Amino acid sequence: MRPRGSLHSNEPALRGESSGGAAVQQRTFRGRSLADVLPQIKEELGEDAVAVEVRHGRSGGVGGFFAQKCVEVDAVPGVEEAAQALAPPDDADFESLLAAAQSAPAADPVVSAAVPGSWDQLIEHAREAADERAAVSEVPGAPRAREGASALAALFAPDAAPVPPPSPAPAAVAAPAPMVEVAPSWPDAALAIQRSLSGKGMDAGLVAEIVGEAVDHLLPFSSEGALRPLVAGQLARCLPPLPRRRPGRVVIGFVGAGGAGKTKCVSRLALAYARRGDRPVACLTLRPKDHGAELMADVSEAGVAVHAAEDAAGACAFVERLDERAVVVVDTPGVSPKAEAELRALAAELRRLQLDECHLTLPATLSPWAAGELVRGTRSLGVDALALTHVDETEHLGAAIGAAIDARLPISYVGRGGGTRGGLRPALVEALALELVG
Ligand SMILES: Nc1nc2c(ncn2[C@@H]2O[C@H](COP(=O)(O)OP(=O)(O)OP(=O)(O)O)[C@@H](O)[C@H]2O)c(=O)[nH]1
Ligand SMILES: [Mg+2]
Repeated sequence: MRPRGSLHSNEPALRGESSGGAAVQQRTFRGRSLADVLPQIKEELGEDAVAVEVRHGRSGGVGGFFAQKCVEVDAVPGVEEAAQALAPPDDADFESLLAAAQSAPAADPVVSAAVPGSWDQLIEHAREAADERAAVSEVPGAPRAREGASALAALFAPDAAPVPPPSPAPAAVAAPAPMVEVAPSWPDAALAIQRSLSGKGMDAGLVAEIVGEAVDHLLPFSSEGALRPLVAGQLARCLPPLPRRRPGRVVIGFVGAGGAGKTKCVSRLALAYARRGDRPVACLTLRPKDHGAELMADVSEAGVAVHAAEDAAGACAFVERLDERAVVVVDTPGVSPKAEAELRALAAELRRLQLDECHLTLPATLSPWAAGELVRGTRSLGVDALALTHVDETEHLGAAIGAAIDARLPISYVGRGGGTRGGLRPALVEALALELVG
């Protein structure tokens, strides 16, 4: 390094240079680092002073030991003057500076053993170090140095925006829990089906499960890529199948809340067997308020016998007298899922009666919550299937079908309309599912 005065003095050295006849007062400032030197340059040459050369090296010491790091900055006042004062870097200086830089300890952020091997890069390095020490502000968006002088000029740009102080490191916080439900990357058709099913009263979680299964595990096997039938198929598969019937006499009971359509189910079923079947058909009504008048009015014209029993003993006696091939359809008093005593009493009667099938009449018009409540609340009656009623009165079959899926109960019959003829059909779950999916 060229001797330009003593280290630590920070005494500026004057160097008058001229370019195009105009003398420029270039001065040299020295110190341990840019952070030491730059405030003094600004004080002496003003805020818009321009550095035209920066040199790093080591000074002093004995036999190469105990030498101290130093920095020298040649600066001029004002940008115009600086541009005129620029001189191409001295190759000899560069060689010596580079040698000094590369021999400096790596711990020094300004000049380290890893300093790159070109003048521009060296200056760039100095600029970054200066930034780190918060001695200067860099012009936001200024291009990286292509020429050493322009990069250095940027260090002193008068319009430089102050670098905001680094924000304090955020306190360690627990990583946010992963979202349980991430928006699925489904095709648009799947999202449309999802919305439609949810809109028809099916629980959102169940819908996501069914549509997701169809998208992930059925669509890859579909040659046509039509999603609706796949979702409908998946929905139907979620419903358990009806148990197989035994040969011989069959006793089929309907239970449910008041007005749910129990009596209508009984009469419609009895009429269907009586009119088109070849088995003897009988109706039994347990503790009816009207002595069985309503039921009789519906089925007597088809020759179906109706027996009103006041207790389980009377009901059992009636059934035992019937033909071994008979179809016996049993009507029961309405019961609330909240009425525990009534539920217990009815459950005991039905156990004695030994129903082969116990169908819960579930109005399709119920909300998902009410449907679930009804299904859960009447399970003690020995329910093994759901007969959906009032299906003609709603487009929102999702609640009833969802309740069946949740309870793992098959859907046995579908009731529509208020008339006695027809109106009750064995449930075809695929058709029901297609109707729901739309
Ligand atoms: N629209 C429509 N009306 C129905 C349906 N099922 C029954 N109903 C009507 O609903 C009313 C009650 O039907 P019921 O069969 O008497 O109901 P229930 O469960 O036996 O009633 P309780 O014996 O009083 O507990 C009647 O007016 C029926 O015509 C149906 O699927 N759709
Ligand atoms: Mg009734």
